[in-house]
Amino acid sequence: MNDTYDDQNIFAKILRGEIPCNKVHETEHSLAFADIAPKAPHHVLVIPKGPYVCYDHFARSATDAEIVDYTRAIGDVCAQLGVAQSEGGHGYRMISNAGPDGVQEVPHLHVHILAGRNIGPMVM
Ligand code: IU
Repeated sequence: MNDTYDDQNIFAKILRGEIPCNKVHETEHSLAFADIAPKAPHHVLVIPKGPYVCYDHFARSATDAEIVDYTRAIGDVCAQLGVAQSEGGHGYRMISNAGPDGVQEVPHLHVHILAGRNIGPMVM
């Protein structure tokens, strides 16, 4: 996988409204929705609306406005779920897989927010 964006990926179809999602939060440049196969009581995916394959592609190519919006959207989702540590919540784990070694399945940047139980140690 490189940074050539495949506009037929499943999250691109969700963004175009071709496939439904269970929306949690939406901003001008970002969308958050429930993962279809949750690995924790809260498992939300936060994606930018722009065509970015992975985090490093986004960091290199997105506008400052998109980066600010996306960064804030992730924090706002944590607050909305009631898990934001800075607001007295029990915390969460953020994961973003990239490329083959990161075992990224869907080639559109997404951050996983996992929360609602102790997520356990990082397994390497
Ligand atoms: P990954 O980081 O690319 O491996 O994660 C992809 C996630 O997308 C994974 O947790 C799937 O359950 C999730 N997902 C989804 O929410 N809806 C879908 O239609 C498909 C995958 I395909």
